[in-house]
Amino acid sequence: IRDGWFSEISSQWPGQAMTLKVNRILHTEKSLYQDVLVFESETYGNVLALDGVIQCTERDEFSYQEMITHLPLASHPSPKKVLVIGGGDGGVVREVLKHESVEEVVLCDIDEAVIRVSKTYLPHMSALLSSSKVTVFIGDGFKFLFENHNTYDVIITDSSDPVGPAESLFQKPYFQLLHDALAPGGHISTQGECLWLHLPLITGLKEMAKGIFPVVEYAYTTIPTYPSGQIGFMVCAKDAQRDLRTPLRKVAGTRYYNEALHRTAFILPEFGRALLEEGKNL
Ligand code: AAT
Repeated sequence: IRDGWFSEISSQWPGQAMTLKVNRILHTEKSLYQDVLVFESETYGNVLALDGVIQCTERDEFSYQEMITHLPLASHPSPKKVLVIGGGDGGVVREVLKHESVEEVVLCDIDEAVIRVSKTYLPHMSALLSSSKVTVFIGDGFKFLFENHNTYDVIITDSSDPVGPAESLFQKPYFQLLHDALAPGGHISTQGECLWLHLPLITGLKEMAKGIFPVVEYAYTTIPTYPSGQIGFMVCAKDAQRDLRTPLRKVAGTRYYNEALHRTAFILPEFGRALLEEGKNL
């Protein structure tokens, strides 16, 4: 923060930085895993940043949280047990609970500090963490999956970027664990970075996931406060017949997601499509 403005400077998006005007700093802390910062911004509500990277703002979080959740859930015939890895702010859990078939949600975030500060400063995201359907577990998502086999209908990895504690969540052993932790017919979605910035990473992720899941798709959403205003998701199914691009039900109470957007979220701009689907670099 300099002269009252927060800039998101990182080698993961060289030469650019989202900048937000700060009204006041609400919380700073060095947790066991990362630098935790919460500030009140002038125009985006309260903002959570970890190691200087924006994780969510109250104004636009719903775009990301709704899409990473409803793409795998609305295309699943009957999701009952759902696991969220990361997502300590609780926004994804809030979205999962919009599906009436869901009986049980487990959240596993590595950092208790994220959950604690979200309960204080991001109540609209964290409120449902105290629902009777929700169990919160503090620990590494990679280790958590080791102990779970054939259990979950949907697993959502709402993780930070691959620099820091989430590094292992972008690698093949993790995707194998996700596959094995899914019940038959299960779906996953994972935070899949930005087409404008990380095309080589996304290409590698997709190729890797194809070695494990029979159905692998990449979708994206728009969001002003993530780098370049766009972020994607790897969405995969354990069953080769499953169509992830088609919603099977309406989801009530959303502000970004709708059925038409579900279908179009998988349609990529030509430079992304050509590389991800045909291996052609335009
Ligand atoms: N919904 C907010 C968006 C996030 S939050 C990412 C969360 O992942 C953080 O709470 C962090 O503590 C958690 N996390 C990181 N590594 C692990 C791990 N190994 N196991 C479990 N949880 C983990 C993502 C923002 C994306 C930013 C895009 N630039």
